[in-house]
Amino acid sequence: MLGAAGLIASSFTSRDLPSGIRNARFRRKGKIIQPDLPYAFDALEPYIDRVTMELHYTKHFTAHTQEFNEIAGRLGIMQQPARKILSEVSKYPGSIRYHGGGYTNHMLFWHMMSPTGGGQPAGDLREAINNDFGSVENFREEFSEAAKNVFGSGWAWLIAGNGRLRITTTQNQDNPLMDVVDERGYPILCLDVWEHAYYLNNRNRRVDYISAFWHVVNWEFVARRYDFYKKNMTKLG
Ligand code: MN3
Repeated sequence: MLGAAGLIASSFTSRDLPSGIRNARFRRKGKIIQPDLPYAFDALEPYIDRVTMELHYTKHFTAHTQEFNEIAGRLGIMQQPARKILSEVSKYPGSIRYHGGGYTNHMLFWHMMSPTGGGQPAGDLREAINNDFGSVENFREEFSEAAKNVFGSGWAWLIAGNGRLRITTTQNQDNPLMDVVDERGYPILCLDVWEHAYYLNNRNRRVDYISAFWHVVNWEFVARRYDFYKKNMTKLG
């Protein structure tokens, strides 16, 4: 389980996390920590296969964590919350945008999924989705379509801003908190649509991967992020 959730730690605050990670230490000896996945590599099968998860976590995510640490350390900004770093990312070298985004995005993404996920959102999040998209089914279709249409490598997002939910996409490792993206907002749900996230299992069929994703969405975590946004709307925009 998560011994120390760098992420969200730094990027957000501990209060929008599942209780298991809420009390974790986020940084050790001035470094951002790469926490364990909150489940085993094969726990999301058959929707996401073990080898993909293992490579994604041990190679791609590890590289972002190490590079982000090194560059942020060199720039002397390691003690700043990741959310602050991302929100003014245009003033830093592109490697902060790429690896700081990569680190934060994946930290979120791992928690967006769970072996007991799937099903439907509940509570206030469900109500907000119904208000802003007509129905959960409509939302799912729009989000899937957006994810399908990301050119090349990037991410699909559900974000909150000005009290509303919106779907957006970003290129490469950009995060909606960044001051360089077209549509900024607080990330509620995200999906990695880089080929490394699905190519082994789904080959080029990104749509199959997107369909599979809905079976493992951790709506509890997603709803918690929405609740956190609502409570802190004045600060978060
Ligand atoms: Mn990835």
